[in-house]
Amino acid sequence: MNRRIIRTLVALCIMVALFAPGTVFAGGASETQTYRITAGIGLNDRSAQYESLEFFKELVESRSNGRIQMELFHSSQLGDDREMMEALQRGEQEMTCPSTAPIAPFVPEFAVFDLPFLFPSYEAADHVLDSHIGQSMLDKLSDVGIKGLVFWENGYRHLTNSARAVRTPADVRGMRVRTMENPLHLDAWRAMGANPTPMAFGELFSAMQQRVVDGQENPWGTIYLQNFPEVQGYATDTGHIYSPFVLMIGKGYWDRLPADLQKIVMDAAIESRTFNRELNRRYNEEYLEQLRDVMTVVELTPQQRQQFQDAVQPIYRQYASVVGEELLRSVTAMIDEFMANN
Ligand code: TK8
Repeated sequence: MNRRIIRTLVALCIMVALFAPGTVFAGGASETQTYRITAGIGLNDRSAQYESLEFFKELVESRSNGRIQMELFHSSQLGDDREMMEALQRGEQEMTCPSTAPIAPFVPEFAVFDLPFLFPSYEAADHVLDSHIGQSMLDKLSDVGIKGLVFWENGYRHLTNSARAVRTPADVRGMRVRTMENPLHLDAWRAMGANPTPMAFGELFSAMQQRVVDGQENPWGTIYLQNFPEVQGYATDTGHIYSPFVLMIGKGYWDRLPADLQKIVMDAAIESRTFNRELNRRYNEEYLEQLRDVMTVVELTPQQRQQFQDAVQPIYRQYASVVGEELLRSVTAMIDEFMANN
């Protein structure tokens, strides 16, 4: 190959390295090349999710000796969950960590994790999410330009509202409940008798403040740390859905990372998963106690909770074909086996 062509190819490689999104070219051989990761989330910087991102950042920056540099953004500064996932696909942002619900429009099978009352315990959720089933779901994200690293935890979701104490589905009738942008969530609240509205998380507080919606549903830590008691007087421990988060990175960016940095990122993701779950569970427990001082918190009796479970049971039949009969059967079988043996 003649010298002119080689020069052209080398120049092209340097141009790509210099201007590829997320990469800072520090000159010299590739081992001195630094990689900039911009990570955005929707929750604020008091959340367990943001503290877990800081933990992850410290691990990858220290273990890569600064070859990876992370910049963190919170409170939907970079957009809502859907917009940030699209930015990963376009290579305009490197990492985000949405709930599984807004992922379902990208990969329909993810709706399986939002089936109401699917996970009877934290341990059952961890068992399924960290199994080959969870890994197969993370791998499906590669088909839409995203590398799913690990599952973190959003947590069990509970209803809050500004209108009245809710003890049975009858109390929810006609209530304008904000849901995540996912048809399963909408159908689940319709089955409970509510009048649901899909909305990005970043718009929720002002919508509650202006009484555009009556209520919403999120884990206790989010309810407290996002100051929802300022605009919501009532809470009910429905625990109707266990929400996982997915820590994810743009597939194109991931593929450009050298193998040693990929390992540092993946190892840090796995360590941060343990950190995140422990912190999130502690926060949800602690902040429920704080919420009792500032809201009317209804604790459902087993009979009252059963009424909510009965109301949403049709969702399983309705969504079996959406998530896939085989996947639904595998998930429920794994949960049943785990609960029988633990
Ligand atoms: C934050 C959201 C939030 C979720 C929601 O970006 O939208 O209600 O529970 O945690 O992902």
